[in-house]
Amino acid sequence: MVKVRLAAPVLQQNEEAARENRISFQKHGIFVLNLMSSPGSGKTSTLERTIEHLAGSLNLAVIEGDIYTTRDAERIEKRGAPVVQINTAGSCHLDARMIKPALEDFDLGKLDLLIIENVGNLVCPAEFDLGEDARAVVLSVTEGSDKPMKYPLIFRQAQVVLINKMDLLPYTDCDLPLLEKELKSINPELELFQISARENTGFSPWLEWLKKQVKIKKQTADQTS
Ligand SMILES: Nc1nc2c(ncn2[C@@H]2O[C@H](COP(=O)(O)OP(=O)(O)O)[C@@H](O)[C@H]2O)c(=O)[nH]1
Ligand SMILES: [Mg+2]
Repeated sequence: MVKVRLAAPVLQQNEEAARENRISFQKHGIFVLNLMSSPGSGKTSTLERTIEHLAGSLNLAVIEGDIYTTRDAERIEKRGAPVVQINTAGSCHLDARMIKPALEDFDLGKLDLLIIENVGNLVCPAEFDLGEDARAVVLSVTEGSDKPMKYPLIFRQAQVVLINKMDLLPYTDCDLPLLEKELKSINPELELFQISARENTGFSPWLEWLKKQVKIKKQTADQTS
């Protein structure tokens, strides 16, 4: 008889590693964001702008998840943020066990905010807790307004959706009111921010949201220390 191994142990091991990561983030009062999207939506571009805007106000570090290459990490390094690249060598998502050794490369005591760019994929990354505090999805208007309903899990579990490439909206058939309505129907708590990473527009509400989360995290870490 063919033996079937259930995926549960994998997810269970991941949960244990995620718990350890979370303890480490809590100890240092670091707010951690898992940034996800399909390939090419603009995760790295959004990060580049975010680093630019937060320079001098928050200490931000980045973990770059990619199947192959160090290209995104090189882009982030140019902006002056500490960055570690994780190559998953074929795997379609990051998991918590990959994050743990990467943390050794940072001076955690000096960080306020860690953003983890996940592998470009709207399905698998949603399944794996990395120990983060929140999840944000970048969704560009060029992808079509039907994507939330087709890939609801990632949007259900997120706190934020950054609707990117707003500069291209006039050239697409994206129905923005419908897109926002369907996102809210999947997850009424979602914060929606319209941005253009190319044009550097719409970033203020997103930056304010990030700063608020960092402040809350610091306060809870102070209380528990
Ligand atoms: N027109 C336009 N292009 C963008 C915008 N954001 C990113 N891009 C382009 O989209 C492509 C993919 O961006 P990237 O940040 O690498 O996406 P990632 O794969 O999600 O990290 C690149 O060619 C970017 O220059 C935007 O707001 N507007
Ligand atoms: Mg990228």
